Amino acid sequence: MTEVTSYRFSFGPWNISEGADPFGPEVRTPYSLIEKLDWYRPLGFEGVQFHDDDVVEGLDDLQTGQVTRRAQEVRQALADRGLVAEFVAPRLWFHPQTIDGGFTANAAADRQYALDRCLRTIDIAREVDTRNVVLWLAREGTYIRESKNARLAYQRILETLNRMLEYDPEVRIWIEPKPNEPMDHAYVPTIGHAIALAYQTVAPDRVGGLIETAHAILAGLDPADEMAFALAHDKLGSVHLNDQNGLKFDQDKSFGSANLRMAYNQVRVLEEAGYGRHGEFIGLDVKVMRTQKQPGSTAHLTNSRETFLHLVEKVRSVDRELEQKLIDARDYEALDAYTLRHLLGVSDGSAADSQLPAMAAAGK
Ligand code: 3MF
Ligand code: MG
Repeated sequence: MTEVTSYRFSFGPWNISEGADPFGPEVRTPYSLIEKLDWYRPLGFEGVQFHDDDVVEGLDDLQTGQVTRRAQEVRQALADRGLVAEFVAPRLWFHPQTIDGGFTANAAADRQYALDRCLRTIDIAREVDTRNVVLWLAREGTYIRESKNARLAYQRILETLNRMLEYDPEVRIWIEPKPNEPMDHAYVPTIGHAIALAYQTVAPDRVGGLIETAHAILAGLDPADEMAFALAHDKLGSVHLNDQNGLKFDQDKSFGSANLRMAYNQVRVLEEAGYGRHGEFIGLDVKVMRTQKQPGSTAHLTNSRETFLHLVEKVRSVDRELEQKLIDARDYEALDAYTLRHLLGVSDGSAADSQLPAMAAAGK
């Protein structure tokens, strides 16, 4: 019998947000970290994704001992609720010393700040009992090409990765690529770039990627293919499932909201590769709509999770024999129609209800 994956889900506390955007302020009141942690299990989630300062607020102003104590409190809060930390990510885009980037900043002192901050993130990750550090390289890019040397920038990113890998021989780094925003162009825009960097490091086995649906779409790529590429290299550490309506600002819509078929194909790729069978999480990076009122602050999380699970059922109930016949007959129009009908559920999607097998048999 084939093994059936039982998926487990994660998200970050920033996914329960107050609705601020670049043109308007918050429209909902904030919840504390503890209030948010209380919701995870009831909402169907067990993994918590953290920024370093989600764990230890104001960490830049704290001594090492204070950072450790606070991280240990969070570790206990997780344990009390049956939760686990999936990863910790250094927030390298808020501090004044990251205005020109972190690893690729032109000022040596700023680059040093970024490295030090990453090493602190590793310490925090270990305190909350995870080996995984995510790097969203937010400001590692430029607004104008002439402001940095791109070749040097890649070398600097590589050097920093190596320093982190050497600092802790157990740490794993997952690079979260994004092509733009907040920058005009970023230096690690796709998973291909991230994986090429991984192979160049001193510990390629400990470097992989985290693929966010919206980021792949913003790069003009298909998220399912990006995931397949990482899986083919055994380098898909985690995912940020969400959705994105074309080439706009990063929207972080609920999974499947803009393009259900693209969502189906992401689920299909993950399911077929056995993603999740070794503890990998189905991570979300979604924002509730600004129009949502306070009590609906978590609707996007449960909706995205449910959509994922419905799509798993769609993947598992596909008529594989029929698909193969249509592929053998090179009848991709019929395959397209079958796929749409299956997704729409206009019939039960089974071969018996369909004229397609007859068409395939007739070689039409
Ligand atoms: C930005 C993102 C980020 C990262 C997060 C973890 C705020 O587009 O997706 O979410 O996912 O910082 O690295
Ligand atoms: Mg993300």
